Amino acid sequence: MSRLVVVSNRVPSTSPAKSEAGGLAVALQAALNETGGLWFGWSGKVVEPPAPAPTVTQCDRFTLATLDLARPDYEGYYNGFANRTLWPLLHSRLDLTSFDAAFFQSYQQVNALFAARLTPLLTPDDAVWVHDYHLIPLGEELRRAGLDNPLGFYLHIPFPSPEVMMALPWHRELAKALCAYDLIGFQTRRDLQNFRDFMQREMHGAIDGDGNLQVFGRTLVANAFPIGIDADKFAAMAGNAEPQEPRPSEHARRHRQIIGVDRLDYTKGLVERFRAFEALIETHPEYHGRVCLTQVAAPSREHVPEYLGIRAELEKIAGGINGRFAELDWTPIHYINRSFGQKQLTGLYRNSEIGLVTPLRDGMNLVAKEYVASQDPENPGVLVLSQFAGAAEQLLGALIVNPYDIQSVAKVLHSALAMPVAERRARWRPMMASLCREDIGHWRDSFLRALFAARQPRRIYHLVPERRAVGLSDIARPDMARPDIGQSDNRVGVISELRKAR
Ligand code: ADQ
Repeated sequence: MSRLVVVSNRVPSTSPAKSEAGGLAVALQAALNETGGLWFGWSGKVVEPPAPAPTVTQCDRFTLATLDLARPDYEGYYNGFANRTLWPLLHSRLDLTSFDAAFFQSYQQVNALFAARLTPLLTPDDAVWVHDYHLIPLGEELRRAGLDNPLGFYLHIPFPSPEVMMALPWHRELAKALCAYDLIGFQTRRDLQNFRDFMQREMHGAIDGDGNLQVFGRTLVANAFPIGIDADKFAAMAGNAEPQEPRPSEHARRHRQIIGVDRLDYTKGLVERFRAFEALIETHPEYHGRVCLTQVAAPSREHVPEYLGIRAELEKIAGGINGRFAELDWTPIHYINRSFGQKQLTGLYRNSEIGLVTPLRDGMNLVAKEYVASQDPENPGVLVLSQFAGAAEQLLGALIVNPYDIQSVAKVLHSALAMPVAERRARWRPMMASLCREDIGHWRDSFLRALFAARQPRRIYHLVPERRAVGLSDIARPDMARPDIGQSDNRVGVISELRKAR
């Protein structure tokens, strides 16, 4: 097992102008740079006709290989099945889910295309890690092409209840496709449980004595690996950001700030969030002229019709609330449709007394973690967090809310604004400690360790003894496959396994 191959729909940007990569890209690039490796995905370009071979670029110590998509593939696979079928379905929004057989066909074709382009770049020792809902059938296509390598899949978004999955006419095809992987990772225990229930109840799977899933004649390991952030980096950026970027406006300096930061997506609960803020200022006139909600919502998936609808609705609601309550020197909602760099975001988080993160459903929600990591340890703000964000399983010091219950979110906002500093510190410290402990590197290494362990029967036994001497026995321990039962931080070990076993 020598080289790590990461496959995702989109790949990190190689342009210096877009160097503010997210935590995920940074963490995976770090692993790839340490061990050498390959990152494969869509270039983001729609080209007629697409080149027959991937474009290969050398970045530091890893190779980036990208393919372009033809217009019909982009429409059917990306805008269609990925973003109009799987995204709403897996977020339990059946009301917004398109059930279009042409979308599914395109999704399968593009996954087969990914496999055809990737296969010639693989070597027998590669460990392949596929990311997210765009690429569920990729593993099966790679197996069909004869790949016998360790193959892992990580789902960044929720796995819904079996009843919701069963609404998809192609649920069986997806279930079978998932079984091509040796390891499937989910964000939370709830997602893992939903997946197990679906496989057991609807696909006649069984859990064996080792806790593995036996289904469709295959054994696979499934587990929860909650994604983390580079908490130290956020804390350092927020602590050192002098002068703060962006400089708080005169308006922001004079008012107590509540911050929301999201992609503009109907899963993020922005309508309900605006309504809750409206209920707060409606029921508490003492906040008039004193408290502002700054909502940053970066435009996203603008070619998907459902996203145009939510954008128009939010503009109307924000305009309505501002029109009703604003004074010459106070605008209650600052609604900003653009994205900011990480440094600017940490400044916004740090200057806000409340981080308001209220998705209706979310795999994890990294903004919640970034808000916590950016706080001043002596005077931290309060995180108000939806019970439906994956992060709610970990961030136990947050004030947990039901985002649909608008009046009670308003009440919680009021308590948060009144919370004494001692309680804020007591809530923040354990959350920050857990963010540092279970950071993005921990997530990556836990997954890779479990992937190696999942392949133990076929891989470890034909390792030569010298390789055992450099510590492969560490990753062969069955308990290492389970992050929830005392996984020690063995990061150096995992990276060195990838490197030394070359
Ligand atoms: P997203 O749905 O994109 O991710 P989230 O995890 O909150 O949701 O955000 C991802 C990143 O985008 C964060 O680092 C955040 O700072 C950044 N971001 C969001 N809005 C921004 C803005 N306006 N300007 C600049 N940056 C912005 C999916 C799943 C999540 C899961 C992640 C990672 O939907 O549930 O947590 O993948 O696995």
